Amino acid sequence: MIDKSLIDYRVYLVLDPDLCADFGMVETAVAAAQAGAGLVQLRAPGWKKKAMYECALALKEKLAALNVPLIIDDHVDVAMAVQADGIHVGQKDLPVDVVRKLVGPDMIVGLSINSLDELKQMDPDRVDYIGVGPVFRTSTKKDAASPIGLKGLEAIVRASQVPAVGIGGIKACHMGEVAATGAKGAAVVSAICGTRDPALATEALLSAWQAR
Ligand code: TZP
Repeated sequence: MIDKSLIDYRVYLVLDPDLCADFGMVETAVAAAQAGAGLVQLRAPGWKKKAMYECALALKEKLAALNVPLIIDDHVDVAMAVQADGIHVGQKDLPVDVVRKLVGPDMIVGLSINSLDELKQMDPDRVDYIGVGPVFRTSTKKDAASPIGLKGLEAIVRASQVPAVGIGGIKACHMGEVAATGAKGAAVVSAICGTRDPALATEALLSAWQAR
């Protein structure tokens, strides 16, 4: 079982099947985890359940050996079936009180937050962390809301009772500014997935965070 107080949110890899098509989902996750990513999320909105399950199973095996938690996006049943470490839901997915009832107290539960209003409506007793954004413009998530900027991120981070990570358009050059908002880390897709060397990209993000 994961000790939630020890989660390293600094570089949180969110996998994307299109961007990982050449290097591979599992290969990208392993390279990033070995290079210091503290969390990996399987996010594949276009995938059918079976593909999600099979990839989750493969990821769980590899990441458990590296002691890096696996988070499943949206699919509570897949998260439970592979004994993933966590589940991440958005505002249009199952409500977090329902999710928490289904997964129990030990699983990590993350929620996407785009505004202070959404944060106010959240019960912090049911959620372990929030993903806040999009901070910057991103082309990775086609239906992403308007960017909230670093100021928007900071306002939500300050008001949050649970750890927050920024997400959306974050590259190594932004890590210092994201850290300065009080966020515990940055969740990234294209800063790692689809790059020539996912391990090197992860290291660059981590050292930029540490150099803040
Ligand atoms: N949620 C908000 S923005 C986003 C998600 C999943 C995509 C972030 O991708 P990138 O490539 O890091 O901008």
